[in-house]
Amino acid sequence: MDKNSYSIFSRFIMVSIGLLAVALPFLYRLTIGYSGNGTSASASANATCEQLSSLLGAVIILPSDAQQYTTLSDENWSQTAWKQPSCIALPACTSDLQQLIKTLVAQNVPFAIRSGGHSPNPFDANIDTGVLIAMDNFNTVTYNTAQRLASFAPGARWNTVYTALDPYNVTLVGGRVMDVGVGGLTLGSGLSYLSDLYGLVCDNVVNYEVVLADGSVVDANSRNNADLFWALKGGSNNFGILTKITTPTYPISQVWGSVRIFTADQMPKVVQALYEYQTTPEKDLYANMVLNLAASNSSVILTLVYLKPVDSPEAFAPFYGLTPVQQQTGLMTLHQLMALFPLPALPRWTWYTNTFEPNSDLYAQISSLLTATTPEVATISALQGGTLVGTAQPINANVALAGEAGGGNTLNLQPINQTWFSLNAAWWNADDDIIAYAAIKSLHAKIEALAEHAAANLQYIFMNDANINQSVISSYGDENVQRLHAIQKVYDPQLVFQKLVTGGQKIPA
Ligand SMILES: Cc1cc2nc3c(=O)[nH]c(=O)nc-3n(C[C@H](O)[C@H](O)[C@H](O)COP(=O)(O)OP(=O)(O)OC[C@H]3O[C@@H](n4cnc5c(N)ncnc54)[C@H](O)[C@@H]3O)c2cc1C
Ligand SMILES: *[C@@H]1O[C@H](CO)[C@@H](O)[C@H](O)[C@H]1NC(C)=O
Ligand SMILES: *[C@@H]1O[C@H](CO)[C@@H](O)[C@H](O)[C@H]1NC(C)=O
Ligand SMILES: *[C@@H]1O[C@H](CO)[C@@H](O)[C@H](O)[C@H]1NC(C)=O
Ligand SMILES: *[C@@H]1O[C@H](CO)[C@@H](O)[C@H](O)[C@H]1NC(C)=O
Ligand SMILES: *[C@@H]1O[C@H](CO)[C@@H](O)[C@H](O)[C@H]1NC(C)=O
Ligand SMILES: CC(=O)N[C@H]1CO[C@H](CO)[C@@H](O)[C@@H]1O
Repeated sequence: MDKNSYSIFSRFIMVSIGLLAVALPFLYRLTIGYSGNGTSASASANATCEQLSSLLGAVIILPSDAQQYTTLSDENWSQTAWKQPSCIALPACTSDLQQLIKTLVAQNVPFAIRSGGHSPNPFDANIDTGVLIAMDNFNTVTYNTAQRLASFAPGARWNTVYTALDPYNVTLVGGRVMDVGVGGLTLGSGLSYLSDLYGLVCDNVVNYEVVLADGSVVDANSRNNADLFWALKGGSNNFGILTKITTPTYPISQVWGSVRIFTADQMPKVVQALYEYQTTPEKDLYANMVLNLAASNSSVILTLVYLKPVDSPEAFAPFYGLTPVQQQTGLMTLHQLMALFPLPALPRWTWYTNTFEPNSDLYAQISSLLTATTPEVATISALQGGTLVGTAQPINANVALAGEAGGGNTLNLQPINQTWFSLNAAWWNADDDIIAYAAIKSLHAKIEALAEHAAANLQYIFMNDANINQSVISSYGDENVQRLHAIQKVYDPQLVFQKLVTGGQKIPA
């Protein structure tokens, strides 16, 4: 593909999905309805911010430093996550974090931890009364060519990681969209184009460096702190502040990619082809795909990725009989391919996720549900900028097997073929939040009911696509929840991360 076709490629996606790259942001701010624990909590957080400011100087940004404060508190993909923390800490090294955590614990002040800020759930990685720890300055990437290991910091975006690896013609099991943060994606398990082959992002980590509640900096790997190592594979922000990740790399560079756009009336045929793709015996693990059903915008966008420079691989045969209205296909590096997908630039987002087994009747029913006449779809479409997209992510049984081979994770994934199906809604105005939240919740419940009726529903909930009102860690099963509690008692006996880090998915009682 030449340079010119790249831009056509990305323009197709932009136009068809209708996710226009509008100049953001409209400085809409969520009016704060949440006042923490009232005035005394606010006063104590303010006092702690002053104390931190004299201790750490420029690392602490107070609201009085209006410009930097606003830039950082609003530095998020979705405006639903913009908040007004009492102050923002921008640590540059682990010793800054050690001092921060000791002070926050001593003063009993709530805090939030943010890496790339790409969770749209309002308080996952931000806070109103309390301190936001923004990991932006933890963004270095190093590559050890002899060991073929990459080490990178959580505040880096995936684009930074892949750019650093490009000169070596290697890649790693990482995120699929360049602007997303390393930290949250990895701690929530992490789905990659390499996952069918090598497991989830967390399964590939060989070492996590974390700052614990007592301020110590530890490595967690298969030999040292092995229980913490396991807990961090899916345990999110409940154990410590992640400061560095080390993973192996793979010599995958040139790949085959194709984006095909279909009209909404072809949706039933496309989902049937998805079913065939997932159930063909001995599925080729180098084949990966994502299917976006853009219900509000009458289009279906299929992205095919084959991790070798092979034209029209056999694995995607079920799709070749369908005629797209537009398509772009070519050989390029995996990084170039992923960089073609622009970050959708609508200002407000929410999502929900379901997990189910491949089932042809269920797929047909979901395809009927995701049409303009369904009330929830109509409701979201009627909002300014209202967009609803269902995303089917096929997960091969090998994802669970590769995870086991890598030492196991907390997720309790069954070694069967499955689909992680996310519903994503976007809209423009804060006034429409309640309508959008209610519509997507209702649509999610309908899909859950259809999956149950088809006896295809699976218990697991994928954290990275989950709404905050879905209980992700419960879905790992009682045994793993108990084990997580036991590990928490060892590394964080005062339950600092459970109690003071209020946002994100917590370990259920
Ligand atoms: C456009 C887009 C594409 C996406 N593509 C993928 C994909 O390909 N694969 C995939 O798996 N997911 C994907 N996601 C989902 C993504 O993984 C989650 O949104 C994830 O939370 C983003 O990570 P972040 O660092 O940007 O998040 P943040 O919002 O910064 O953090 C999310 C959570 O992780 C915690 N956390 C973050 N950093 C740390 C840290 N250093 N220490 C302790 N806790 C921390 C936060 O407290 C918060 O609870 C995508 C999201 C978007 C918006
Ligand atoms: C804390 O500081 C914020 C911003 O400076 C201010 O709006 C708020 O009133 C303060 N809280 C208290 C209790 O003084
Ligand atoms: C990477 O691949 C390019 C193009 O195939 C080649 O020119 C270059 O020598 C390779 N670099 C390394 C370090 O292997
Ligand atoms: C998963 O699907 C593949 C085909 O993609 C099939 O060969 C395999 O038997 C299935 N595995 C399980 C455990 O269902
Ligand atoms: C998607 O379609 C809806 C109408 O159904 C429209 O309001 C919205 O603007 C479209 N999305 C974008 C980003 O253009
Ligand atoms: C979660 O549920 C609560 C209570 O129903 C609701 O107010 C809130 O908006 C929901 N959050 C999201 C992100 O959907
Ligand atoms: C929507 C929005 O404001 N996105 C911003 C989130 O933060 C990144 C990194 O600073 C910006 O590039 C985005 O524009």
